[in-house]
Amino acid sequence: MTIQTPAHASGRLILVLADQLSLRLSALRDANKDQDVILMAEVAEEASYVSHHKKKIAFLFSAMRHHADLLRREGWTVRYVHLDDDNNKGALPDQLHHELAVSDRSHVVMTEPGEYRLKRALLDWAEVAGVALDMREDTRFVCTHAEFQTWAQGRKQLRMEYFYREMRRKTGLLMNGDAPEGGKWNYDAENRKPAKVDLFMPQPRHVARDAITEEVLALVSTLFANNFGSLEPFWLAVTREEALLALEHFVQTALPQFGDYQDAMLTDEPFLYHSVLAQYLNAGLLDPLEICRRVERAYYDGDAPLNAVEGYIRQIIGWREYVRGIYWREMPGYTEANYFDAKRPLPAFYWTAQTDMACMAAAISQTRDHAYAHHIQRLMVTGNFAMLAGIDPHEVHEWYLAVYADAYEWVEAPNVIGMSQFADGGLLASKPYAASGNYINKMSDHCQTCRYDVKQKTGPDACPFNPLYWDFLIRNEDKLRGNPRLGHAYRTWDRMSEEKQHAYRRSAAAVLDGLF
Ligand code: FAD
Ligand code: DLZ
Ligand code: SF4
Repeated sequence: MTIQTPAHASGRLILVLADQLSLRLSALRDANKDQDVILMAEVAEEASYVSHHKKKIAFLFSAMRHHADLLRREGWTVRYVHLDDDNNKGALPDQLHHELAVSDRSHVVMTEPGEYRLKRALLDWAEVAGVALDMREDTRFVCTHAEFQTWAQGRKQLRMEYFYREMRRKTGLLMNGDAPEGGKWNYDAENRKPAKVDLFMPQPRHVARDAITEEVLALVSTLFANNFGSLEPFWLAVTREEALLALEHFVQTALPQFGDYQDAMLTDEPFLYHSVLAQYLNAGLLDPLEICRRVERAYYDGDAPLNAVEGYIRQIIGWREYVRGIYWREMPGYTEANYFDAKRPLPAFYWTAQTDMACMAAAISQTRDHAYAHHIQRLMVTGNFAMLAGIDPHEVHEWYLAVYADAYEWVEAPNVIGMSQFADGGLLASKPYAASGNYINKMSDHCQTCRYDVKQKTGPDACPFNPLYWDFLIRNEDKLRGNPRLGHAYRTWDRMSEEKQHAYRRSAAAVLDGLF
């Protein structure tokens, strides 16, 4: 979208953000390599608006520095501001102001930021400073803002599945004319198998560090010493070439079983058959359609089954695009949603992993070590626990935004506020993803080594998820009993003896007392 059209198109400053590391960026569309200057800046404000995981900061700074080198090799003039440079102004609007003042430029071009907060700050700055800011739509997505609005307009309920079908039609991915490949749109029913420890389990591709990455790691370990997370081991790709190799590695080693074990969890296998590509995709090193076309080719070449390929493509052109549509439709305000009026603070063990709950300890320690946890850990372990325990969803949101290398508000907030906490009252998901220990036991090996007993329903040794599950449903009965997808759970509660019901509530109170 153009905020103010520049009077002339020469000598512009083009701002490229840390998650816009693509040569196909809309901001570069009509740029002139001889006249325009690209600005990239590592700034304290972006590095500290939440206390990001050390690895997330190191990944982004190293990838930014490599991208600046690439742009220079492509013939661009790049002004790159390091975090510890003398004239670093600490915030993007201030840096822009400074760079415009010291050059003879008055026009700024950029691709829309992925976070409302930053978009608002830059638009406000431009207005106050009287700067012509040409802020363009981010064309790295399959669905435009206008298309999502048109799709969502007038619908009583927004549901990903219908949106996803539109995206299949739009992209032609896994389509036979108007019909979905194999006759069904969705093969999720085949994708719920628990995994077994296997010596030959694939691992994500590890990349050797170069001098740029070493320099960034030293900077982050000094300046962000108190942030959450381990810098080591650091094996992430920081260039597009390496990210493409990581995609290829995933397709060849893990994709065939991605579908079957998508929901599985194993204590010693943080990555299982997941792609571990979201941080590259969200930073701009990979393009969503290029990933999907590569994965689709694996199916047509006979290298991966349909349930895996369809499931994978659905995550990218379905969920990823859908949550982005919801974010921009609902902001501002969405990150403040609190349907259950949950007020408890986030327990300290979300930062330390010091808890006897084996599933939580595994998800949090993997998050600490890798700035990564896979979807089911985020949704059904740390997210589920926070919702059942009545943690303030805003605190939960800030934790997720900080701790994952792939986290930006446009994708994190709908997943946390909407999908995992149901704090939007059902805008994104049709029912809360609430589950007792039984679900975690079915999908993982965590309970086998846990100090708690997943089969015990109440009492000091019972799995805490068990009483919390019922306490959550009853605490929020006025808001949830009418939900047809929870009818079965409430009928089960109604059939319980009063004594059993009281035992659940007492056990839940004891768990909650012990948390804070
Ligand atoms: P895979 O399991 O290999 O999936 C493939 C790709 O599909 C991912 O790389 C991602 O781009 C996309 N994808 C899958 N599920 C989703 C989804 N629900 N929403 C959007 N994209 C999806 N994803 C982020 O990219 N950033 C976040 O900050 C983020 N926060 C989350 C918070 C919660 C509470 C939950 C439940 C999910 C969150 N997700 C987030 C979605 C998902 O968990 C991650 O995309 C995924 O775990 C990244 O690992 P992967 O690349 O191995 O994904
Ligand atoms: C997340 C992040 C971090 C840690 N640092 C920077 C930075 O120094 N410079 C920058 O341009 N962007 C950074 N980002 C990303 C932004 O905070 C923001 O999340 C995205 O640009 C939104 O699209
Ligand atoms: Fe988690 Fe409960 Fe299983 Fe322990 S028993 S690992 S707390 S689900």
